[in-house]
Amino acid sequence: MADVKDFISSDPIAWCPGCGDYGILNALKAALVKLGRKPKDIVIASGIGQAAKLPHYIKCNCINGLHGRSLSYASAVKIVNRELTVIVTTGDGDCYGEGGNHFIHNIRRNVDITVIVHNNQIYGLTKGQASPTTDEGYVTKVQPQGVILEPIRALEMAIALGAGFVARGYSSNMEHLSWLILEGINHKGFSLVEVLQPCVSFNKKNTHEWYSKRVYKVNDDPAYDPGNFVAAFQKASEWGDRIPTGIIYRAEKPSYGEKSGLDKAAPLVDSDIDDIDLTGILKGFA
Ligand SMILES: Cc1ncc(C[n+]2csc(CCOP(=O)(O)OP(=O)(O)O)c2C)c(N)n1
Ligand SMILES: [Mg+2]
Repeated sequence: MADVKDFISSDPIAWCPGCGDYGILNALKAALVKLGRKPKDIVIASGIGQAAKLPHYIKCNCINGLHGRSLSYASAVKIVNRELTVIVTTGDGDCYGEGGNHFIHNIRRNVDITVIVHNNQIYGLTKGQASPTTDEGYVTKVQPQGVILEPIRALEMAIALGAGFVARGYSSNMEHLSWLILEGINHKGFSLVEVLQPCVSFNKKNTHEWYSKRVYKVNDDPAYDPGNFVAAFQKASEWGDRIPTGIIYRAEKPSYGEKSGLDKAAPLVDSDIDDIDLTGILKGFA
């Protein structure tokens, strides 16, 4: 039996009091306890940002690398050692901005990883510049006239690109978020769990109160079918007075490990270098 104490890290937490990141950290820990695996079987990869500090605050394997690049090394870890549970924690800037290219191609590649995007709609670590998800009109020190661009439509993008698991949670709905993360981990293939989270220091518009008034759970409606591509795409496009959370889209499809044949071969990590046949692996990187 796993216990939440197994995942306690001794690193002091450097987030602001009231930050939504705490809710995400606790939801992830609760999901890992339910998953029942040991810290040595879990890898959390991240880039740069407040969100990207999360792996320091959980005791398990951690890779904290370059800004925007975490999906590439997370996928590599899973390809080499499929026995590991591989999770990415990334920010809206890290994933959709600096890491936008990796976001697109890793969805297409469909390696079995779970990507948790802490979406505070701002560049938090660098003190409040607009990110790809900042609402139009929001005033920052760098955008004193207000943001003139429309926010990126990341959930719609993920569905359109063929992601097999697309979900959205809210950092204050911890139990619901924990369920989404666990479902994402158990989904075979690329899973996106975007999490709405307030940034108490640099996003003065989209506060706890702002999100709490708007979020609702799509899966409470028995008529909502996450397997319906068109309905899911429509649901993912909702943003305003009502913001959907829950499993927005889910579809089974072969993962990279299945398509490349790797899942049937000995794990690369256990193989002698001379016995490794790279043909199947390289086909997936065309
Ligand atoms: C290549 C590169 N570009 C820019 C930066 C500066 N930088 C570091 S963190 C960051 C923003 C992170 O924002 P986000 O991913 O939304 O995470 P948050 O801090 O909001 O959790 C930026 C622009 C960097 N470190 N490397
Ligand atoms: Mg951010």
